[in-house]
Amino acid sequence: MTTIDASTNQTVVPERARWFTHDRFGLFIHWGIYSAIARYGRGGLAEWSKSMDQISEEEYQTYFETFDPDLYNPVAWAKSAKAAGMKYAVITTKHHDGFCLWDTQLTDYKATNTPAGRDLIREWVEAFRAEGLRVGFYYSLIDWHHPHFPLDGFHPRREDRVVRAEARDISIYLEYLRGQVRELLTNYGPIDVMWFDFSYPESDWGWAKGKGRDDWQSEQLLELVRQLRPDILLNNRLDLPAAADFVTPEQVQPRGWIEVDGHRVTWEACQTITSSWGYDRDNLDWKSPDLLVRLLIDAVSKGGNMLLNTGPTARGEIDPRSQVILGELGAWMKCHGPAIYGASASSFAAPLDCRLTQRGDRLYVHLFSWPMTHLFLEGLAGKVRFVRFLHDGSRIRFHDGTLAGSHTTPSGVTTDVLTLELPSQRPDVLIPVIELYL
Ligand code: H79
Repeated sequence: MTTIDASTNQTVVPERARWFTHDRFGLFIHWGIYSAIARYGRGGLAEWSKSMDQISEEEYQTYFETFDPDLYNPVAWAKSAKAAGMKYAVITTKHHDGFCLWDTQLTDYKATNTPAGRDLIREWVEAFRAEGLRVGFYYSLIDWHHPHFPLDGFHPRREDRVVRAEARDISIYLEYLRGQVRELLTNYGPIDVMWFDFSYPESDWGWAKGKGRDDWQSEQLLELVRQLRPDILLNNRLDLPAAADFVTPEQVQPRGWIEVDGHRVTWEACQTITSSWGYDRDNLDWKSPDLLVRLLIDAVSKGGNMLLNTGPTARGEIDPRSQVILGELGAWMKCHGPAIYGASASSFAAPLDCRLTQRGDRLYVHLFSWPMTHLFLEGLAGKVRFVRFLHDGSRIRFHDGTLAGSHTTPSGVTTDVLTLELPSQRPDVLIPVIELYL
């Protein structure tokens, strides 16, 4: 099972997961027939519209019958992801609404039977692999379409609770769920990540409880996944903490390296460019490229990854607004990859308003705000051979000790300090990074 490295208090990353903690940055894609509804504006969660707006099956069927992604070009998506510096991608094969993007044999509720007329996942997998990206499948445990998914408080139609709640047999749904997972992990080559969503056993709506490992029969599902793909990386949303390869904070940055049972674990923050996951035309919560780079740096400085989401349009294009942002992230990543890929938390202390990442004997200082000509680094006197800006490789002068006239660092430490001499003018990159050769 899991091994702990006593010197770092870290769970040892198994061989099969090394790529994941190296690659750090992935693309999350939420795409489905909800992409045509394209709301919620402020507050987000456009992909939850069927539930939040209590949309009937009849109305929702319209979005199924008109789903026609004539501009779908997964090769272009893959190229955008790669140019943004992403190394892997995860797509919603099925979201909570139950609509399947692949040619499943287990339901008619699939892209094949819409005007799209084909398996959209197969092309996606091929396109992303061709760009050298790893591929992952998001699969919703929740299913608002399947007739045997037991109703609970997330169910779209409130009146259904009374009328339709009784005749549901979860064992029939679980056969379906396992059958679909078998298809996904058998028919598309070696899938790298399995991203289930989600368990909510603590929810209690009075008339119905939430669902967790006992409802999903998670142990059985786990066994199936491991049997089909022993090396796949499994997220932590089956409500089986010990079986998870990584932990998945959603729309939140942890305060530090995430610990489970007191040990640092592999984790991936999922963040989304707007506050929705699915395409949300009127969303007002766009994150700037500057903020998104900070989120990525922050994750890596705490030993984690970032899976950044965009919701393509109903016609199959990555939202042009997202494309611009991905392009800007790519421009930063092009120069700053060495501070992200293969890098992790550092045990040195970060100066105020900075994040540190480290990769072997290279230490990276990410400057979230620009200091006035000097940066004081505690605990680094006599330990540094060379210092430069990462974006252009230009050297930065440094010397041991604090500056004559400044006497102390902001925290009052006067010994064991390395002082860097910075230009007054902040380099014109999203976040400037200084590389120190230890
Ligand atoms: O797929 C994306 C989301 O749709 C899904 N996970 C990511 C990756 C997700 N978002 N939120 N949640 C899962 C947790 C549930 C949030 C809720 Fe609610 C808050 C459920 C009930 C209150 C949102 C607001 C839905 C109904 C009201």
